Amino acid sequence: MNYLPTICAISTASGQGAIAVIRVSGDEAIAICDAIFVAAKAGKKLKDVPANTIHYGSIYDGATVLDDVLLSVFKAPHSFTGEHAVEIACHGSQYIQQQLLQLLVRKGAVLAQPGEFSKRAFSNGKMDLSQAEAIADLIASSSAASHRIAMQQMRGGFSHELVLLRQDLLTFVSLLELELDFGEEDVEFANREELKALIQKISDKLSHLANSFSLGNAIKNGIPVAIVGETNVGKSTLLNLLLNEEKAIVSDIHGTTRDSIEDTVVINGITFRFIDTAGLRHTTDVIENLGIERTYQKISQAEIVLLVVDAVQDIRAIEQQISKIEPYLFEKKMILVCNKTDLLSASALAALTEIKFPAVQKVVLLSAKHGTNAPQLQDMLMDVANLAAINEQDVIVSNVRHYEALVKALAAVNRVAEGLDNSIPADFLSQDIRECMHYLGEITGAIGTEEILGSIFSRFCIGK
Ligand SMILES: Nc1nc2c(ncn2[C@@H]2O[C@H](COP(=O)(O)OP(=O)(O)OP(=O)(O)O)[C@@H](O)[C@H]2O)c(=O)[nH]1
Ligand SMILES: [Mg+2]
Repeated sequence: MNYLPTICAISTASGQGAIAVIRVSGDEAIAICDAIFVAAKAGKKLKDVPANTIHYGSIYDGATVLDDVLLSVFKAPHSFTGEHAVEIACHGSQYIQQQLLQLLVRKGAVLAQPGEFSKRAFSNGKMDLSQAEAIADLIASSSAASHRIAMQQMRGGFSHELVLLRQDLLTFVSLLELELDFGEEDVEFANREELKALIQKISDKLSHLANSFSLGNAIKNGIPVAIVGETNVGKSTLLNLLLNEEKAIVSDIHGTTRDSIEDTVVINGITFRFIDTAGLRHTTDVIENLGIERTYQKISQAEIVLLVVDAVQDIRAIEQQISKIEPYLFEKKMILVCNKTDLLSASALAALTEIKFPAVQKVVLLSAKHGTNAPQLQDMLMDVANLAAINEQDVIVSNVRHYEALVKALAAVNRVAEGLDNSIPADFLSQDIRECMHYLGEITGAIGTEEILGSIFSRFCIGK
């Protein structure tokens, strides 16, 4: 086994706080801390204390007291990393944190790389790769929904299931390969009907997981909502209203917004990514036309489209705008936002609610300028996003690496299914099964090159 140095890092956010936590992990973690820590109880040494205990005392740099601290002591293998580990809770001054870190380094620890604690936890079998990745997602989660997905994945989510499916495949592949040893004798150890049933089960499971990705990805990065419409209808005013911030320039000059502007906001625990776009109109301005091209791109990338129209116009004109946008929707959900309703009479308002178009899911009568009916629009967004349909137990894939591996595993498993239908020889079947197992193993880390691991863990925070 390779010798790994003892690592240390500040695990709490950088800057000043009430308390900071410095983590030390590795064979020498306890000895290094013993060299700088004097317990309040005379004569107590960390090497003699039981695992999972907390100790009060002072950190000394030579004869100088650096801080009074609480030390949590963990002993291998019962720690996050699976190694000996100490967590030092010190006062949160940046000076103390830096001095303490330098002191640990002088006593023999090295500074941890980003994600190194988690990488060690993975290497020591404390968790599989998808669980380790979920920790990074959990730390980055900024909404209730993305938190839930990360939490579920960290607790094992679908990786336990994948491990079981992989084991079933392994049983079959061994039997198939045994058949090859009896080449000439035409024996069948692997029951083809049972294998077919298993392949069907795996194919269903994998396609279900792969299909959940677009939703998972949207939850993690924000559900993309494009705000589109003609110039001067109030799109940028609406963006600012939704973000509760003066993000985009608003003016009564047509063609004010020339490039798309986007930002995310959490509404009832769901992150939405709102994208304000250049208003659609005929123009000879080259830059504005580039902006308009971009508007169509944004529509194609969106899950939901908010078509903003100026309510102070003939209904016929509004209907024309809906028809113009319709060919670009491709089954995307669209909410019609009739804006500037503050300028309308009650009877004109009533007429707007009559608008019925198959492409239009919902109609909201809004005043972006005054914020009237903004809560209704938010409710509609929640409704249209339809996240309520997700069951607490549903496993949702939100990691693009997992998604790619699932798609490849699915392709391999479907080739096995085809092969079974065409009674192809055992060696071809076993090749495709092994490929499927390979991709399933990539997700959990059962198969992984140093390169993949390096790129995953380098995206972590230092200290995790
Ligand atoms: N009365 C009224 N005026 C509004 C409302 N919303 C926006 N406006 C005004 O309409 C004008 C255009 O608003 P913008 O938000 O810049 O419109 P836009 O759709 O982004 O326009 P472009 O960027 O040119 O495509 C501004 O003068 C706004 O103050 C509203 O609800 N009521
Ligand atoms: Mg604008």
